[in-house]
Amino acid sequence: MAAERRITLIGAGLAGALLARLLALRGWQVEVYEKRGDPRLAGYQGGRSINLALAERGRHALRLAQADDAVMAHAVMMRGRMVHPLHGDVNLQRYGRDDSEVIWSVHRGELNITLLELAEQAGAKLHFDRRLDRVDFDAQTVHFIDDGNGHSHSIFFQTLIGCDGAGSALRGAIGKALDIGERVEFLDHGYKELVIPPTIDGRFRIEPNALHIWPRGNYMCIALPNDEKTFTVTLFMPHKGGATIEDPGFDTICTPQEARAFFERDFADALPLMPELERDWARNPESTLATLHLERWHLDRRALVIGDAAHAMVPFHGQGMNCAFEDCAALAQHLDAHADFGDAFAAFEAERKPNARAIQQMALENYLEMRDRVDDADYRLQRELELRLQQRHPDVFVPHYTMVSFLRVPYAVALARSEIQHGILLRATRGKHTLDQIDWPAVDGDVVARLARLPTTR
Ligand code: FAD
Ligand code: E1W
Repeated sequence: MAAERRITLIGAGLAGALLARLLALRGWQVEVYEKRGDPRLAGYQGGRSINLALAERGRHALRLAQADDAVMAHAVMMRGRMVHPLHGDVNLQRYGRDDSEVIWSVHRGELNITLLELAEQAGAKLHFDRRLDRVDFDAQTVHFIDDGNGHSHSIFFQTLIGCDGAGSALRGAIGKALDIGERVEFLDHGYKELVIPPTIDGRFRIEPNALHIWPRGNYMCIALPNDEKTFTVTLFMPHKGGATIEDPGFDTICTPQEARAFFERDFADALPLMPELERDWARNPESTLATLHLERWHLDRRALVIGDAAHAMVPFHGQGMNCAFEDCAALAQHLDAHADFGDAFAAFEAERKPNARAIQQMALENYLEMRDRVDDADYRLQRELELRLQQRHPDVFVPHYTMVSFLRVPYAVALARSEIQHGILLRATRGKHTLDQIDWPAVDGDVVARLARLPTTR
């Protein structure tokens, strides 16, 4: 047990609110400082992505916080990816074997409010309009600014947890006291959010229970359903295009009219769903994407960063929040197990750093898959074979997507197994067009030889 069960959290976003709940439920004295106003009063001011895919890792952490039911009350089931090729028919590629293997679309603002309410109910104290500005680690004081009126506020702290997202101010403060080995790897692609409103009679315009993807080679659109019958569409593409119209970028689409022409050409079936395209295009910013690598996540027993503040990733596996929630559960467990904060933080960092690295890598790799591969015949044959090998070798051959989204095997284990499995799939399908052509004895032999000796995924 920790000697002093008092803790100060910076950031009341997704990780901050969940961690506050988990620790308050344990009887800790939890204070949370958030730069924005109270979303329950002001309306949610969140800058980024309206909705998010929630998978098993995130749901497990929510269950530990007794928050799963409240969150799931507003979640929309997504059974698979609905692929909209440039030419050819729309097709649903199931994520799992049945409706027990699905992911869920949740509204970021609503999720945040639900978790804040539960944190407060458990006894956490929330302070809004408090932007962390400066930390004096020797005096153990932290200074906040109220961006509404410019006033500053200082408090004494024992231990700080930075749940303040990719642009973490606490990380910046730790970095001044210690070489944290920070490296930001920007993607040369960005994103813009658009909306598919409901029909006049208040219904979803396209299949609600799917994550829609329009793969277009170097760029793509996706759409996730919201429970108010809208979809949030996200266009991902290069910031800078090439010289020709075949190679578009955000910089080559300069006006809302050009955006319409671009959609007419490349997303013809999506365009009629978006009557407000020009308005959304002009109103919504083009945002950047990056992976954040950090060699050290904590300053002895005084401060730690978690979630995006420690390991922001590109969004292409839909795991950033799920990983941040997994962090919260792991940290609560390490705090239970260690009397000293420094010991708990070191154990947490040792457990989570390799796993964060693994999902960061898988998220980068998934962009190419999603934008360029999902409508290829060889990709689909590999997915079919994955499912058959799962049936033939239960718990030994487990599809990549299943390990990441439906199981809680450490991300690093999922990555290592996926790399081996990918080789097996490539060898087995080389020159083949259907499952009938598969050399089953050879493939089964390959599976046993390369996978059976590894620790299982259970
Ligand atoms: P945040 O949610 O960013 O919360 C940080 C909080 O800290 C905010 O409330 C902020 O106001 C506050 N704050 C910041 N600075 C200060 C300061 N100086 N002082 C006080 N407070 C401060 N993840 C998924 O799992 N599934 C998805 O489908 C998915 N889709 C995504 C799509 C896009 C386009 C993007 C960009 C990300 C997506 N993610 C997804 C990732 C997910 O958004 C993040 O991983 C998640 O929000 C991280 O939670 P967090 O609590 O660490 O940070
Ligand atoms: C998910 C933003 C985002 C969120 C996601 C996913 C994707 C592509 C994107 C990954 C996926 C749910 N994915 N989908 N289909 N195969 N992999 O699973 O969250 Cl771009």
